[in-house]
Amino acid sequence: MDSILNLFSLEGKVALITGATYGIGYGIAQAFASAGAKIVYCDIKQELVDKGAASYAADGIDAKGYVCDVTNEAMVNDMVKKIEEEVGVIDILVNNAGIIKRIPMCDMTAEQFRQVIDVDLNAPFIVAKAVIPAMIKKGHGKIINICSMMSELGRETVSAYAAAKGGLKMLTRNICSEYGEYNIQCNGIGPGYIATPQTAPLRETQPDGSRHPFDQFICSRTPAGRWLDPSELGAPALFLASDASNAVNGHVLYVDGGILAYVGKQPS
Ligand code: NAP
Ligand code: GCO
Repeated sequence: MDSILNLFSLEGKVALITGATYGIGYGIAQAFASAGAKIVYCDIKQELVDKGAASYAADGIDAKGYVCDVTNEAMVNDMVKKIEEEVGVIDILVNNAGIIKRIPMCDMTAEQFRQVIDVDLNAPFIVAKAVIPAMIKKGHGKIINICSMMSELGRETVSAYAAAKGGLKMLTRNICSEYGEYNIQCNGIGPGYIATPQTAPLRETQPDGSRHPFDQFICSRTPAGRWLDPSELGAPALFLASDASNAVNGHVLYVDGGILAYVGKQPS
């Protein structure tokens, strides 16, 4: 009898992970590569694509990078066409690229709000729309949208980001609803607080040498009392990218160390 572990293999699969030069996308790419996938990634600038290529090579990962602004539909369609010609039809899409602007809502301009919505919600729509037709032809596909705690919770200064990530949760459910009949599974991953460049400002040591107040706050809201590492997203993403999750669709898997379940540690 075949081992059940074979269900987690990505041998022969092409995985596109947007914004995977570093951070969470890179951690997911490492897991997918170890399961046998061919890694394709994109970033908005050539120098970042090159930086990613050096990192992947140093880690022994055969990854191919493309310059693409995922908010630009023409660039996305051109990239997907090139990937299909140069690598193969995309079996797995991880909509990972994202930005955040931490500005009190009434101080945020409409343009700043639109910029966040554009990258964090419009772009996942654009890229998913570009890959779904070939997935239908191939008879299968996996789409993983990187959601957030802010798909469920709000906090000061992240109105645009929370609106985008809340919308991304519902886009995930709608892709599931509209394309499940073509054997396409679309799920979300909701990371907790992960130590990446995006959250670096929240972990900066203060001028007096103390920890950032937000750093202390998040550790008090996480049962394990720590920030998570990007590599800890890899195995959950592998589950959602593999045949092991063919019966899972429209689900957001929160990889948050228990934050959503926890009222927080009482201050001593
Ligand atoms: P990150 O370190 O800021 O990396 C984001 C990546 O996306 C960067 O490589 C960035 O490239 C790229 N990107 C941004 N805009 C792009 C565009 N228009 N086109 C193509 N690439 C673009 O972020 P992260 O912490 O790894 O987060 C990755 C995803 O997880 C994001 O969707 C984020 O919202 C989500 N998330 C993060 C956390 C966390 O705690 N870190 C928690 C929950 C969810 P540049 O460097 O060129 O900008
Ligand atoms: C913030 C953080 C969060 C994380 C993540 C939490 O400012 O609160 O950046 O938004 O990035 O999305 O899941």
